[in-house]
Amino acid sequence: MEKYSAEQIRNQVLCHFAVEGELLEAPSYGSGHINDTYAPRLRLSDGREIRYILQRINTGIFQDPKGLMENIAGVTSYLKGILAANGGDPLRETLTLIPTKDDQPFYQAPDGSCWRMYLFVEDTISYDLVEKPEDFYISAKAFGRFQMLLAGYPAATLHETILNFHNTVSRFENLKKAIAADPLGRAKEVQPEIEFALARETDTHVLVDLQAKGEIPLRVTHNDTKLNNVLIDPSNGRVCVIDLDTVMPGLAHYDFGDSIRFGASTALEDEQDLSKVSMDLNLFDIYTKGFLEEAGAVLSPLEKELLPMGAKLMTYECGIRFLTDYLEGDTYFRTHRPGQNLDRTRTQFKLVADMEAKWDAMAAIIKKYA
Ligand code: ADP
Ligand code: GN1
Ligand code: MG
Repeated sequence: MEKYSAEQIRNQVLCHFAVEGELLEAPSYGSGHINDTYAPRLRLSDGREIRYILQRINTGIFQDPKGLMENIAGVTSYLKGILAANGGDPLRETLTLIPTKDDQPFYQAPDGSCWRMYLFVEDTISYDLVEKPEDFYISAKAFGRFQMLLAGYPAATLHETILNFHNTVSRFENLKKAIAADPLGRAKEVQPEIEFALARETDTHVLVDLQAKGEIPLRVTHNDTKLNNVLIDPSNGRVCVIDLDTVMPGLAHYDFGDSIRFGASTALEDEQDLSKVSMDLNLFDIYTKGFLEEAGAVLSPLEKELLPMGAKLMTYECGIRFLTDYLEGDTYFRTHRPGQNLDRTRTQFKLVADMEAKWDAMAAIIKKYA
């Protein structure tokens, strides 16, 4: 997506939102792979400055922006109600949408681009790698609580913003199609990765089939629980769960698993030196403890027993998504250098292999907290 200058942001986008003040700057912001994020800073007439998060929604990926924004407006106002009733801070512990001048949750420009705006939650940190285990524990509680709080949300009103988002069987089919089409002739360079992926086809059915048979339930889940999708206030440990684009019915394993995939890794998602990449059992333990302290009461024994499978499958799924995107020419995930999606694929598969080696230890940790 084309980058907007501060002037374009001011004249083409910001002027349509219900905000006041003079725009001082509008830099790109954050390390998300999907939306285009800016952090405009404005000076108010009394001299105070205020920052917002302004995002151009990736409508190539989210094809129903209206439904998506309905989800976010509904979920954030629901969470604000709970926070207000329980002594929380509704302006800092969930996202706050800034409406457009005609009171809509997003602005659609004449060129079709869709924009939304949030209050910037100041004085928080979002990590791409765990620095202190305590922060990972805080994020585990945050995502566990998020799932619990949304247990009472009317799931039927949610739009499915990406179909089959965590359907590992359909993700596997997409990979096979990309291998067969091989539009850039890249398949020959990545035979070991392709073999690794294809060898695990049986696994792709485990959670999907149990859900289809009704043995594990659909819940309202976040579905993109990587560590940088939670903002932590270091002064008091309070959190704000962000990136709500994929909140929709899913399995508890998706949220648990995606957090482990990203946060329990000892290296960045695109690390090129694979000797640095492993799944840290101590971080797995810490996350399991925090997540089950919040969500454990409602999960069935079978759901709990399957949590390691959730971790492995979310990591495997992410690996095959990166590999598919690499084969298709890097059209889905934002990349900053050639080969980045292949590097991402390799870290995920290294983590999968490491989880397979640590399987019994993972199961024992789940047992300890279940
Ligand atoms: P993407 O889907 O591209 O990952 P996100 O919604 O996660 O987009 O936003 C990208 C980054 O912007 C986040 O990782 C976070 O660092 C930052 N961010 C998003 N919303 C806020 C907010 N309301 N306040 C402060 N920072 C935010
Ligand atoms: C994307 O939006 P972001 O950067 O938080 C992706 C996730 C992947 C993740 C891998 C909508 O997350 O599913 O797990 O990249 N989000 C979408 O880092 O596809
Ligand atoms: Mg994000």
